[in-house]
Amino acid sequence: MSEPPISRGFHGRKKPEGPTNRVPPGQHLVSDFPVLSAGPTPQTKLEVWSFTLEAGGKLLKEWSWAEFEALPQTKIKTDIHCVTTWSKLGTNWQGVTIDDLLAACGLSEPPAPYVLAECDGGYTTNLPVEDLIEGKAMIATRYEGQPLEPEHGGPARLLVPHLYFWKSAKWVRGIQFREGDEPGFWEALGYHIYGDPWREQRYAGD
Ligand SMILES: Nc1nc2c(c(=O)[nH]1)N[C@H]1C(S)=C(S)[C@@H](COP(=O)(O)O)O[C@H]1N2
Ligand SMILES: [Mo]
Repeated sequence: MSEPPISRGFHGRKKPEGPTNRVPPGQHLVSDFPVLSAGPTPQTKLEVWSFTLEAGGKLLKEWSWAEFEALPQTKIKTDIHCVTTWSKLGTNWQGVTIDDLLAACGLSEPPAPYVLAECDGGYTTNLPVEDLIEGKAMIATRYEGQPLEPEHGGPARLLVPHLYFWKSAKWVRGIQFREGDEPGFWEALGYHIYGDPWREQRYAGD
């Protein structure tokens, strides 16, 4: 028996499958889940909580918490990236996709090209509607199988994981469909209007 010409350890090793190709430029991994809030955590009771969709200033639909919980549920496993440079891989979320919200309004396509998400406490963020549909975003109510903690946006937050995490508005109460892309809270303070972590769109002009 002769030795194989190339040792198994060299020849047979798989390509490294580290997380490096999942971490956008300028980001580092964390194992904890940092809390970043521009103000105090709102304490909205589920009995008074509602979620609304509006288009052109008109109400499309309003759901109570019980009605919202009865909508089709979707699970997403995804990486998240905060503009303050932390990223977290393989986080598990559950909630209602924007597609399912539109379907529940009897809409086969979104009523306008942009949205402004509105939250308890006054926080807002703007997004192109394209970034919310076809399974790209949800109103998340569960994190790692548990009800979403208030500090992380519970009872419900927007989750748009392919953009910097400031777009994932916590304590979200409604989405306004709009003809124009108007800056939200951080966008008006100098953050990028779109916020793609793979293109490092941190600040206006990046
Ligand atoms: N309503 C609201 N949503 C918000 C924020 C906020 O201050 N208020 N901060 C944003 C920012 S900058 C980030 S990084 C994430 C932080 O979410 P986390 O606290 O669950 O990590 O929430 C985003 N959504
Ligand atoms: Mo952030």
